[in-house]
Amino acid sequence: MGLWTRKPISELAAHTMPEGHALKRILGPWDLVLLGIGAVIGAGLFSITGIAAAENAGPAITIAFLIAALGCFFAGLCYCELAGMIPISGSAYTYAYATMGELVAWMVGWSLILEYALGSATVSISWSAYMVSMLHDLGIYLPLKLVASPWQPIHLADGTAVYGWINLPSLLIVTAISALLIRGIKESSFFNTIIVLIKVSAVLVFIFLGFFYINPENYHPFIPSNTGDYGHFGWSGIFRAAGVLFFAYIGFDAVSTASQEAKDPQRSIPMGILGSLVICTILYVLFGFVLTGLVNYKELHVAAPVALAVSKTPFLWLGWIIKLAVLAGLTSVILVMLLGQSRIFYAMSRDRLLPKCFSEIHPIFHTPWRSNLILMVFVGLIGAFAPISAVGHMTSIGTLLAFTIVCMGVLILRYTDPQLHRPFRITYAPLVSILGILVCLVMMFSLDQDAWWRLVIWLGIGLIIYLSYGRKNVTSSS
Ligand code: ALA
Repeated sequence: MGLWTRKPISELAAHTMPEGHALKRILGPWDLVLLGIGAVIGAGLFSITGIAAAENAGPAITIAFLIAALGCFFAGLCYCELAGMIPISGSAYTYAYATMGELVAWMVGWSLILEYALGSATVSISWSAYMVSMLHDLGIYLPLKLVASPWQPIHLADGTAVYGWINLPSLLIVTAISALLIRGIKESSFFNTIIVLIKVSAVLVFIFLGFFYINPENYHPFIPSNTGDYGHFGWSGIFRAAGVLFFAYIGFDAVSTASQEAKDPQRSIPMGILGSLVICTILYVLFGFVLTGLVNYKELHVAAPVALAVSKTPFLWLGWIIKLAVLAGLTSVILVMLLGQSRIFYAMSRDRLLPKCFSEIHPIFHTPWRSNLILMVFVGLIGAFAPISAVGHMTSIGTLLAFTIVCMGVLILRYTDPQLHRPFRITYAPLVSILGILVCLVMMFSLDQDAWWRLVIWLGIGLIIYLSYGRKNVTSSS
């Protein structure tokens, strides 16, 4: 097979592993909806919403949430069509293999590392900061040297910056979650369900109680006038905010990485993707509405905007519940991201683009345990030593690239293989996929130049590895 040879859908869909080496199909549609919500609601909602309101959109972040959701919805529909046709693990990587060939598939798989592995490392660093803050509230003080990376300054009350040795809480959460993922998909899904119930309940409590303390004056003006700079308020600000808030939606696509562990995937994967997207969009819009109603948008540029909003209500205990929800939220994001990454590596290794150990399934737990172990070390080390700013910015651009290629995949297959059976068939597919591509590209272009440079360098490294390892491995074993 050449660089551009597409892998036939029939070959991909019929892909089976030898007895004892297969993933187990045990996830039902609700497990998948909850997995999606688990991956989606996290740092984006609890921290970025405040910044996007204060810097870009004001109270109109509710509109920005809807625009970002629209882009995700088009991409989500495309994921559903492809997931229905190719119900095996690998997500965008596998779909790219079927539609654009090996090289593009590799590049998509490589950029998904930005979404899943780097995304989980970023979130594990935020998790550590929240855990340290909760322990402070309980009067427990961990040594500063053990809670920050050597390159991440911690600012003390007197303004001095202290550097750590290692971010131990971040390393510990990645290790614990990896151990759970190795233990089994059923156990991981059960744990995810509990966490999702905690965080969604807390978000609902915030919305319902906060609603009664909204100050309507905070909504005037609803769309603050543009300051003269593109992206600072006005409609350009709303679009910039949509690009920033896109981070809060990342993760719904992780549902498709679990295709090979889903019962009746042709029905349950679309339900998981679209169900989690719709539920999260409703929660986000209501949350943004209440947040900007409680606090004037100009005051929202703070590290913990939700805590500030809670201080405007008489329910100060809510602050604690929200912190717990944030911690729960971040935990499930790490869980589903690490799950998704291990399944993508599994698929890439099955196709021989990665070493065989990545697709080795544990004989008792039925999980790709070596892949989980390797990720534990890789992501754990990044979480322990990297500063959050260095890893956080690459997640959105890598994800948007994957979404764009998935939308292109649907378009291509509609022209090359119109006769194929599509269990989930999008109506107006060309329109939906073109709109999906356009919205994703607009969001990509709204990101700063640094993000683009990082993406180009990352893809360059990926290309070198592909040419020096992946390509050779595929040709030597075929
Ligand atoms: N959507 C995930 C979050 O907001 C990545 O944390």
